[in-house]
Amino acid sequence: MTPATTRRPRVPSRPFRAAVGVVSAVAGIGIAHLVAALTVPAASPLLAVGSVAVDAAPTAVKEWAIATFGTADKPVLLGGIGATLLVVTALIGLIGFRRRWLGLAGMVLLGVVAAVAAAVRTPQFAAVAPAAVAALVSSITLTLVVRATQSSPSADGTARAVDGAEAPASSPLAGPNVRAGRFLPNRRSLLLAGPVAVAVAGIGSGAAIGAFRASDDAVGRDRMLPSPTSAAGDLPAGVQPDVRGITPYVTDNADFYRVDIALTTPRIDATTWRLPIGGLVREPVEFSYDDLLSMPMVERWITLSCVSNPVGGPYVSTARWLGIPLADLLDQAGIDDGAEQLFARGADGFSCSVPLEVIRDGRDALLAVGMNGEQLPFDHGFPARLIVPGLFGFVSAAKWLTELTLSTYADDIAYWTERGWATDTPALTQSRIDVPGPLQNVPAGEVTVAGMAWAQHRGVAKVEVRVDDGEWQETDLADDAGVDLWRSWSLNLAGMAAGRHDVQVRATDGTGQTQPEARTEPFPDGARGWHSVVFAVEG
Ligand SMILES: Nc1nc2c(c(=O)[nH]1)N[C@H]1C(S)=C(S)[C@@H](COP(=O)(O)O)O[C@H]1N2
Ligand SMILES: [Mo]
Repeated sequence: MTPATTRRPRVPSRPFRAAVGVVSAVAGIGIAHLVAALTVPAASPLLAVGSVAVDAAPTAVKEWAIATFGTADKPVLLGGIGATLLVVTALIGLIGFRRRWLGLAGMVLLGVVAAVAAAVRTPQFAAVAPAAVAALVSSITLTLVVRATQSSPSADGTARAVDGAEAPASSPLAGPNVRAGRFLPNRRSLLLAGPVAVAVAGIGSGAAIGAFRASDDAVGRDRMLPSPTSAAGDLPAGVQPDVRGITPYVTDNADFYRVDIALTTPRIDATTWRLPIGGLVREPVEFSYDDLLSMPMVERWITLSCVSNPVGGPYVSTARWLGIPLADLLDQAGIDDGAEQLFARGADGFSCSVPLEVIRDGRDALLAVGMNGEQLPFDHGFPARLIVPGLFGFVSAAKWLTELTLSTYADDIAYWTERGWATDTPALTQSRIDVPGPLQNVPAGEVTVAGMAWAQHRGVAKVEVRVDDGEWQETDLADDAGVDLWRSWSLNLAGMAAGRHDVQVRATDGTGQTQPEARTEPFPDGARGWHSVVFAVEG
């Protein structure tokens, strides 16, 4: 118990060392977020690593994530990366107190991982800056905190006298200092406050700058959309039966399903954005947002569905799209004879192959800029996306377009093709029971069954249901709004006995093909099979 023992630096407790590793890393990541907001927003370390994880994840894992977490799959992924980071940086902290160079090497290694991820997603020199800053700031923070800890005589948890001359903490003679030490946060934990403040400041100002840079006026979301030269027209009055609980025929923009690989929604600045059209063309062309808005446009009601939609699932919606017919747009560049596909790239790294026949066969394949009378929402592809009736979204509906290339299938391979999914594949005929809901109790008497069916570009000719494996009964189809749109159906079932029932649905498309009974998974070209719902009639 000589004062000398208090002067020798002691290695602090494990939780403290681990916390130092974590907060040092978080300080670096916070400042990196700020640097990213000022340079390449997608290069913020967590986002860059997350995006690469999304791209690299095996298809089975992705399917599982979508099936398990739905649209929360991305927050869950970020949470997982955060948890991993917590463990790794805690280890760095534990080690860093004994072997400082090892701790620093750990921080630099994390920086390298983030830099590589950012460079893979955004092949620009500036994209590695946030990761480099993160490595630097975390290393400096780690060094400073370790030094401060070791030069501070204040021990963790035990309030040892500052100058080492007073009574040691363990002494029964310990004075008021000791009691205070029990209730005040100990001096070492105060050392953590600095890095935490740095992190909060970095993340907060980064977010504020990001929001400012993406504000509507700044990115061209204040433009007026042109009037279409060919209007969509009103939907027939009877597109929807009067049944409570059925899906609205037109989907509000806020409710429109969303499926994409983007970890954070790209917020493209349309005032500086350009859309180049090149490849196998007579003459490459490039358009600004305002160029596009000055071109003749058509407006069309079109139903979009996702290949990942499971039987009975929600990934299908309908909107009124305003856009330039793709055939007209591509004519401005002139398509070479050798071209097979329109290869579209999006700002998130997505790409897809649209067959040229489909663009030229007279259907309303659009370069869309408007959705239900508004500019495309950020989530749905602002400033411009493709909409091609009759094809699943993953092979046609590229959002946040950055480039259109006319090419051959051999030369450009689509994002999902590389991952084993189909390349050219029509939207499947699908039908869904919305009413009654699964396991719903319905009052005795007449039971109404209702839902939607879709078979884009072929149309829905017939929808049948059967109850408890009985005879198929044809449902009442609501008015038809066109082959590119879904159709509401309903049927009143009289004389249903009390108790549980199972109802199944199947649709027949305009070519006379009926949905097959056998179920398939969405991979690789869409889910087949009949949707069914179990409900109970009250006694
Ligand atoms: N840039 C980009 N475009 C994309 C995707 C994507 O991941 N990135 N996903 C596609 C898929 S799988 C579908 S189903 C539709 C969904 O469009 P929505 O999100 O507007 O409903 O967008 C398509 N376009
Ligand atoms: Mo999709």
